[in-house]
Amino acid sequence: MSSEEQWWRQAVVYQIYPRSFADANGDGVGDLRGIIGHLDYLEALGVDVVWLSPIYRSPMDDNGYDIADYDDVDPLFGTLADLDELIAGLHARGMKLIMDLVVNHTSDEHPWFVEARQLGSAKRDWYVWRPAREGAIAGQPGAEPTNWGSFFGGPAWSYDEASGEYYLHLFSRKQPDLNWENPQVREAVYAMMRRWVERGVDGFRMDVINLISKQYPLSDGPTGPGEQLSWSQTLWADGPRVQEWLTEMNQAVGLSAEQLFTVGETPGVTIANAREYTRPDAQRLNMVFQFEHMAFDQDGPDKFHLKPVPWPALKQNLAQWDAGLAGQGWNSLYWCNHDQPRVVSRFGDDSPEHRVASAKTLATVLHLHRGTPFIYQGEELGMPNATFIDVSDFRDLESINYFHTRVAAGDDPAQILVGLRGKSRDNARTPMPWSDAPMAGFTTGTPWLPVIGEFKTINAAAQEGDPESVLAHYRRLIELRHREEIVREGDLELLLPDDERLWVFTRTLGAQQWLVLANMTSHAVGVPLSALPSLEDAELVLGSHPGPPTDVQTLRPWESRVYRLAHRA
Ligand code: ISL
Repeated sequence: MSSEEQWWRQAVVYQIYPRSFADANGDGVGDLRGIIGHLDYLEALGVDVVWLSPIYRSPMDDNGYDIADYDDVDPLFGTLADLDELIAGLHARGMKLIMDLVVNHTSDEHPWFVEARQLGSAKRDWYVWRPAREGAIAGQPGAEPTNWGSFFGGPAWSYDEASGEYYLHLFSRKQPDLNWENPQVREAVYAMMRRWVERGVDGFRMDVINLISKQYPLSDGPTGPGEQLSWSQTLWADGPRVQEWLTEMNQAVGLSAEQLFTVGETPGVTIANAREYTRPDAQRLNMVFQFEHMAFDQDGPDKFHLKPVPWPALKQNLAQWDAGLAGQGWNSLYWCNHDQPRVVSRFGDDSPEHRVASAKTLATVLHLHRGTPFIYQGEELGMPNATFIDVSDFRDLESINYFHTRVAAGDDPAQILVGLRGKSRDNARTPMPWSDAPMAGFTTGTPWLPVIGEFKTINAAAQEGDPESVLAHYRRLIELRHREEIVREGDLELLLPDDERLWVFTRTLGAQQWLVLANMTSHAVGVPLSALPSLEDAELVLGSHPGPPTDVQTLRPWESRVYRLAHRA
């Protein structure tokens, strides 16, 4: 495949969470017209692709990841005509649009599921139905067909009294899993994707696409009832037919043939499986999102139990993913999305003193890796986590369910809130701060989730003309990737892999070599220059701090530098 056909290897993607991006009609919820009003901002940032989180008709149990009509826009966000205008506006500026494709499950209010609830209906088999466990009384606790827990708490099965059977839902009870074994389901999904392509969309981000193939016959796993699922389970993740179906999807929709953009969300994926998903000759997906680097600040199996990030483990992990896919598949690169806390609060230092430098340095190390970078709205401003005080401040069903489940189990509510403040998905979902106007210029009404307390200083307008802003730094990183082949395609070698404070690596392409040096702490750190390639006659391509370094041998708190080396090591 030529490099032109693999255009996505050169692209930078920007994720929009429509509910929180910009509200044009004053109802407190972001909408499509709000996005249309900010296309110049996206163009100035320099991104190539915009990924829209779901805007389809939905009861909004999971903010639109529970879809009741795949072919229409929810009135909360606007109309199909607004979407057409958005696509045209992006295309006119040389950008592309990819849609979120949520097809592991539908909403329980989708007409397919409403019909499937009827015993004996033609669509009964479009979902996963099972009788109660043998010998158990249907509807009683413990009678679920298997012991799987849902990702959002409680069992992964709900009892449907009318038909006397249980349906499977790996997420909320309002998100029943589709039965992909049924060819009619697959054909319906591919036909729907085709309709979006014909409407002008340029590709798809595929929600939990590695969960569509389950291991049959369904059986108990080592996870107990109501406990969090473990992604390492082949019972429901990366199942036996997923690769076959993605090949089938690719052909049916024309994904590779029409050079559409595809990224699969694949929690728990291993490097070996990622190769299968992304190797170009197999024509499945361009890239997948891996999750290993999102787990290093997690203490044990509970995602809300936090510990400080061990830098050696995290940086070695990204280097392993790079090596594991080099020449065989392709990586995605991300710190943030709508499910993850803000990176500057999570791995950086969001104090007034270090927020800007740590946001820039986290961006630098990620964007200097090989792969397609994804930027989540507000990340480019160095947005911090929200300030949540009480459980009533949260809107996300995962956070709310978790709080009540843990309280019922006897945990200390104050401790549970510590975990939620650090990890809740709502941290990513606060409104985009556009200016220092009331409600950060996001809405003229009352925002569905409060704007961050710091919006007077942290906002897009304030950073717009400031060359030392986080926003300016992201623009430079995107421009660097577009301009320099070594950033896109150079081989990566991690140096000082066990250093707990410095993140150092080289990128090499032919005779060229670059060196990236980053201090991942809030203290000055000496650089062991003798252990690194020579900096003699090296050119400083990019730095986190203004001007030349004060001292080549010392990195200031959260300082990073990117050098073009004169001599290849
Ligand atoms: O945040 C998580 C739960 O702890 C993740 O495990 C997340 O649920 C997982 O990455 C799948 O996410 C995707 O599918 C979910 C949806 O809620 C997320 O917003 C979406 O990104 C179900 O559709």
